[in-house]
Amino acid sequence: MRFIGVALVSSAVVLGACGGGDTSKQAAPAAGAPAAAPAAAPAAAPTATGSAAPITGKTIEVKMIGDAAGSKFEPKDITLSPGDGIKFTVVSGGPHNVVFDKTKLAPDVAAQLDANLGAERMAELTSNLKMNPGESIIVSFGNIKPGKYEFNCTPHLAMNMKGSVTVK
Ligand code: CU1
Repeated sequence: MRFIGVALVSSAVVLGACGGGDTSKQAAPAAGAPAAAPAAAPAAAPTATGSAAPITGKTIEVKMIGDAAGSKFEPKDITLSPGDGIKFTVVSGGPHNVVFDKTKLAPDVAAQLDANLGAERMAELTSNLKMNPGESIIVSFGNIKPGKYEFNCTPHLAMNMKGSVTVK
């Protein structure tokens, strides 16, 4: 039952996200979800099923910017090695998030990336929303095989806030 409760809370956060409420308070239940997952019913899809693979290489900084010129990730196209990570940091124009396009991912890559969102994971392949400058989302590409993986920001998808990660 606790598991279902977490899923409902996560859904509520998605629905309520546009209101820009207290994100730190909303993030708390989701942060506890990955740790609780092994003991919970495996059939419940909303929580990551895989094990997060930590960053063992370098961490690349990506800015999330929104101003009069538009909304963007900068840089938007990143190349890294397996085991590296990306730290996405809000500069302006939040809320921003990081969402990977599941339709373009092999199932094993999707499962690992999903798990690698760790405490920042709010829904499948979707990070929580970051409102304030300086807040960040760190994503590990540990155990991610070579390929090109596209991501976007949900609130600014229509403004073409997109990017890609090439793991070589
Ligand atoms: Cu954004």
